[in-house]
Amino acid sequence: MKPSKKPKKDEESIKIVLIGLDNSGKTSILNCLKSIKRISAFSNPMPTKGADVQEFEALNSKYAIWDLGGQQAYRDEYFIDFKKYMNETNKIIYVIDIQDIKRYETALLYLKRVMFSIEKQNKIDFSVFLHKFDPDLVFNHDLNEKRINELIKKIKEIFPPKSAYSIYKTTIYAIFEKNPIR
Ligand SMILES: Nc1nc2c(ncn2[C@@H]2O[C@H](COP(=O)(O)OP(=O)(O)OP(=O)(O)O)[C@@H](O)[C@H]2O)c(=O)[nH]1
Ligand SMILES: [Mg+2]
Repeated sequence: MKPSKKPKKDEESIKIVLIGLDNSGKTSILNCLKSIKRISAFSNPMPTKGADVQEFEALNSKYAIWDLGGQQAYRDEYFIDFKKYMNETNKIIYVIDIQDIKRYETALLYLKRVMFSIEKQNKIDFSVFLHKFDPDLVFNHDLNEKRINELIKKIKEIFPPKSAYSIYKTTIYAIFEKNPIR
């Protein structure tokens, strides 16, 4: 049998898909999850080319993390056969760069497209990370609580009623922490 291009999901492994715009911080989060200790704080990962699948074990569980590079060309490509990427997914993490205010609308459109393209929307475990919520983040005229609350409102409008999803504030600058909003 011809080997498939992408590693097949191990029966017992937990599949997590990291998705979001380019530069939102997905690979950095993956590095933190893999305990590559804060490497992302010292180096800039290269933009991910297409889907990068990393497998590792932690706390007696096997994980397969699918890091879907967010550059425009890759984003379009995923939707040609979205199932291929989302098959047997246990969890989707959608990452938004909270500091990239100019691209909030683009990030929301992409989130919408992802939601419309997944099957069993109500059943999938979905998290949205409001990422780069650094401990020293300074609010200003453009980036402030009101702006963020508007963004959260728009995110909530994208999810169908009764769907189970969570929104967190995250950063790699605090030995990976996530604070629930909802
Ligand atoms: N301030 C801040 N910067 C971060 C954080 N996480 C990642 N970054 C930076 O954001 C930039 C992009 O990070 P990546 O992890 O490469 O982003 P990505 O989402 O994987 O990008 P693509 O692979 O192009 O889709 C890098 O310079 C990281 O160091 C964070 O929590 N706070
Ligand atoms: Mg990446």
